[in-house]
Amino acid sequence: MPPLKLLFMSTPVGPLGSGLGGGVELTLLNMAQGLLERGHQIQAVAPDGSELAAAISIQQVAGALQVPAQFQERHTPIAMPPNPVLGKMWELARQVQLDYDVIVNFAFDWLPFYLTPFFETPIAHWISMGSLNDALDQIAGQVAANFPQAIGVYTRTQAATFPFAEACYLLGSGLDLSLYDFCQQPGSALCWLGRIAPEKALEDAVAAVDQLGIPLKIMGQIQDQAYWQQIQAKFPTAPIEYLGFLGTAEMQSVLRQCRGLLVTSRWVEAFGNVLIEALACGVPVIAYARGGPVEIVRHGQTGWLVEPDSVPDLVKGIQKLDQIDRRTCRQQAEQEYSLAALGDRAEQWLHQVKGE
Ligand code: HBI
Repeated sequence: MPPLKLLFMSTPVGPLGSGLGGGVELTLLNMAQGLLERGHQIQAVAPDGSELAAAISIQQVAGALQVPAQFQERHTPIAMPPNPVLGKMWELARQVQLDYDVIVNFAFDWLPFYLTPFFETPIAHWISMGSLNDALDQIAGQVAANFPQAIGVYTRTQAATFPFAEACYLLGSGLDLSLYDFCQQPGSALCWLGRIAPEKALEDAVAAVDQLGIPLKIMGQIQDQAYWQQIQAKFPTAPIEYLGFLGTAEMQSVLRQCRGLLVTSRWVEAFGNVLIEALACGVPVIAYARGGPVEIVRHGQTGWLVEPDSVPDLVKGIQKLDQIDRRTCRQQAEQEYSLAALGDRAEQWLHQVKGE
């Protein structure tokens, strides 16, 4: 099949590379790399200040960042700030659309779904979160009904949170595994990775290590300062160390030496890119049995799925870490989450959206 000319429309919640876009930044990068390796051409559009560790050019767009969807309640009406970067990005998309075979939308926002029927170029929407808001569900459901296959998701568990679950195209995820080095002999520390915000429930991981006296290395963007201060005030003597938001190379050099990754999400994680990053380094995962992690962790083989929101169960999982063979973790990443596998799935999806 002929190579595709693709326009990648990034998330409007922050510049690419800032960590504010969370897992969607890594997914956009990995999908781009998987497709570039197949000879497809990609142009990205993203908020000012974006950078990407891939050979694709980014059209930077100025404007006010969008309010993160996870701050919305189910019934919250859709809000747009004055001079919205999201609106500016899609004005640009409209002007250049005929230069592309498919536009790929990475924003979990109302506007790109609403605009879909107004565009001549087909739009493929990658949804990187679970259902959060009624207006978003409704407008995405309209796209799902009128443009079959146009909505891509990570996992069946994620799709099931939406009324249009059956219409979702399952894409899984994938990593450039050459960036992650297997480590057989870890140090004594555990690891927690992700946006520091209430829905990720870092406080449960801190409570567990506070009880066990095991060091915890924390990496990720502090999205909610007050929340971070609360945790430190509540656990003043917990053996935790915050290392900041690090790039992949530096992050994995810390992660790989950890005995295990703790995943404590309060909300339904659509997937959990941090879990496959850990597996790629041979690091077992202890995760609340909720959302995407349920489809990723092979219970008892590459980690432990524990009772959601139960710190005592998290502690029990940590105490069983030594039963996991780290080599099995790396093997699962190689079998299920390679960049080649993601590239194949993404290519098939986009050819379908194009209507070939
Ligand atoms: N919120 N409004 C909005 N738009 C997004 O694209 C978005 C978000 N919140 C979080 C987020 N994207 C990503 O961190 C997740 O999709 C992974």
